[in-house]
Amino acid sequence: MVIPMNKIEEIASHFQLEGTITSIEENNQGNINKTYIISCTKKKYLIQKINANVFKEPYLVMKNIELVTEHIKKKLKENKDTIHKTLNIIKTKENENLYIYINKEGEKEYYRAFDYIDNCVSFDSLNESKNPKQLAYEVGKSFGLFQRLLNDFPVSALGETIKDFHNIKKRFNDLLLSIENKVTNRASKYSKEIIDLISKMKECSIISDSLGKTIPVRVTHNDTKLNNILVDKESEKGIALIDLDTIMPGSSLFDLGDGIRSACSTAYEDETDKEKIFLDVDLTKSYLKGYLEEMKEYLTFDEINDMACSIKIMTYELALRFLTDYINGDTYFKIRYKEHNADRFKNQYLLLQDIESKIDEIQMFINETIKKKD
Ligand code: GN1
Ligand code: MG
Repeated sequence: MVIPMNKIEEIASHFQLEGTITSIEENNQGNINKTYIISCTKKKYLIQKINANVFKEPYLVMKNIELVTEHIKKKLKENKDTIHKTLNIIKTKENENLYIYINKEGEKEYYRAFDYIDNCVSFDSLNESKNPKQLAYEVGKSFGLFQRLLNDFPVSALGETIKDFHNIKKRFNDLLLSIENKVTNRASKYSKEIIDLISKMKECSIISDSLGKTIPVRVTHNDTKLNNILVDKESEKGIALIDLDTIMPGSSLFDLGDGIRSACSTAYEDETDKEKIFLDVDLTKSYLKGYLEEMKEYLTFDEINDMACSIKIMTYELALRFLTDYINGDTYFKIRYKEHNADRFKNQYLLLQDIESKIDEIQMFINETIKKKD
């Protein structure tokens, strides 16, 4: 649903913005929230409508973001790092993190504002870059830096904004429920693929099953898609991570696997040309090099051992999630056309097959890089 601009202007007037609004522009990149760029005479801001269907506790989302971004700001200052940035929450005139708008149906809509981080771009594919390999390294390094800066943050201070977000058994169960519920008859088209997904369930549950046991619980971003990182327009150096709604306790491997799945596959997530869909091992190695430069000394033996496998697991998870949403009649991810979720599913499913054949080579590279002295 398109939100009329005068409504956004009205909503913007409730935040502590400097100057008067000169333009409002919609940004369509995310699959979940609605984002608007608000230009004022003095500064630019982002206003976002939180998808309350996905985030049931918007205040918890904002509390997590506030705690984590304050910690990052403190660490950057301590490290005299003037290059990297993090989101800065703009409060409402009542000094709140959220403005609640009651719509015509009497429902609550939740809005928040951030400073706009200028002179940056985000990419949907590394191939849009002047130098994909260098950018893969930068992206890996940025996600590694994020984990490193939050390494001493008390994980227990964070709440779970989406329960069981990367719990594979839960995601798998959701798929079975979607098939059982028969909101649509779409499952029958993919019976062969579903049987294959069933056969892989156990091996893909190893990280979520070991979390808090052999795999340490850390502060994780949980949505490390390529376009959730802002890079400098000119130098393409990583500047800030955005889309912080899913920051919560998790595994470093969720972020690593999802980041490589998203950045180092050669095609967009909804590409339908089979020839184009595979994991680029060179880009993956560059990503890992950047990531390990930041995180190598903090990772445990078990985390290191499951690194290559995490790419497969996160791709498996996304295949499950897109297929589930398709069978449920497209209630979760924003879609731009009728078969969009089916195309996303087929894409991730193909990528999964390709990743399986490359895991050993990637894990070997990881082990060698870990062994090397700096
Ligand atoms: C969603 O919001 P966005 O587009 O960055 C989703 C991720 C998926 C991604 C797939 C809260 O991310 O988990 O990996 O789509 N975010 C949420 O494109 O579900
Ligand atoms: Mg996003």
